[in-house]
Amino acid sequence: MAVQPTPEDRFTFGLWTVGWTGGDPFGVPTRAALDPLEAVRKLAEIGAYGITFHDNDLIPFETTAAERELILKNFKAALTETGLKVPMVTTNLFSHPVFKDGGFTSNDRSVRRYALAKVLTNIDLAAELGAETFVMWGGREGSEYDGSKDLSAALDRMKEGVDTAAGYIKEKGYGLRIALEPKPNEPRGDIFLPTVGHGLAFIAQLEHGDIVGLNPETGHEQMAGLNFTHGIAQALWAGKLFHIDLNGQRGIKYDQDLVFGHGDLTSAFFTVDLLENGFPNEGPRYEGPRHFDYKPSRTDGYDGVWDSAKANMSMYLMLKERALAFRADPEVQEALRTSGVFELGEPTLSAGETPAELLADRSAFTEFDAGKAAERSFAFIRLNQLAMEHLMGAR
Ligand code: GLT
Ligand code: MN
Ligand code: MN
Repeated sequence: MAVQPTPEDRFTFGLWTVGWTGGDPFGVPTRAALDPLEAVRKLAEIGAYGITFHDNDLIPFETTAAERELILKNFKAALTETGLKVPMVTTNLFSHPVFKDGGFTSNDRSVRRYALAKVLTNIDLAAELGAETFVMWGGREGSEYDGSKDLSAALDRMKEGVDTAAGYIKEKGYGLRIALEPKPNEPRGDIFLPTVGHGLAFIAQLEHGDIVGLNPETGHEQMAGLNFTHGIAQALWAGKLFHIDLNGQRGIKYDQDLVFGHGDLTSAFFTVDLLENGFPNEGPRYEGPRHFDYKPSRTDGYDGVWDSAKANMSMYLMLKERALAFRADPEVQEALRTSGVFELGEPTLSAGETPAELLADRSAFTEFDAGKAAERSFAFIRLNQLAMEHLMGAR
């Protein structure tokens, strides 16, 4: 049951995903390079809405100005021809050996200046292509040895880099917002801003934090043993879910970048439930693209690459269909009520009630029958079983 996506679904893919040729730390590439123009045409053909890229996915390192112009001309022509959009652009501050100790946080100041200038140049390109989001994944911003970094200075430099980029966006009047992408480790032993929580706390310290949010990735939170749906929920709640990287991961291990839903399927169901249905009570909604950041396994040829791109979208649409059916089921609504899920949406204090009034309410405290209240069964297992029955198509 493959579901056919359309651009209205707003599915987007990184050029580095379908373009990954399978090189890993133990082996050389298993596939030939993919022409970016072919990627644009193929993604449009299979129903995607957009393509995203790092500067160097499209424009190789050390390209001359004339070559750059030609590459961009051809790329833009392919976009016009297919109608494919570029909603997000990002910068490669990790592949070249110059970034081996980071970009914004390298101990070498000349490298930091180079990295920042590379980012500003790429912001101009992102704006030119009409992108809304500028992702910053600081894969090399970190360390293997705690003694090799002044951690406070590293955070200062990270702040300086992000604030400079955000200030530049404002000064130029670009319609862009920055989305930081957390990851706990890999390629560095430990990466700075390792989780959604660290990212949110960092953004609160910024001067231009109003246009800085997050781009959480399913597998990255799961690599840290964290709950991805909880992570994006808190980012949403804070008004900071600017973008999302969907993929699959099975447990705490290296970054698997599997197809969305091919890792923890139950978690993927609740991720889609949140994205498509929103919180059960009032709450902010995610309106951005559904971006897949995965790697087509190196065991597969180009047939597998395109099958896997389709699989991401199909998994999402099937989960969406299941999540909509879940919420629409009267039995589920009744189970949600029984479990107190809607009750949690009610403020704990009455409107205008003061702490003194709460203390004066004998029924709330001195006469409250805690033993009786403790007898309540929340029936969460039944609710979850209903979710699983919907997920498995048994309802
Ligand atoms: C890299 C990383 C991803 C990031 C990309 C953006 S590149 O492949 O593994 O998670 O989203 O820089
Ligand atoms: Mn990843
Ligand atoms: Mn990612």
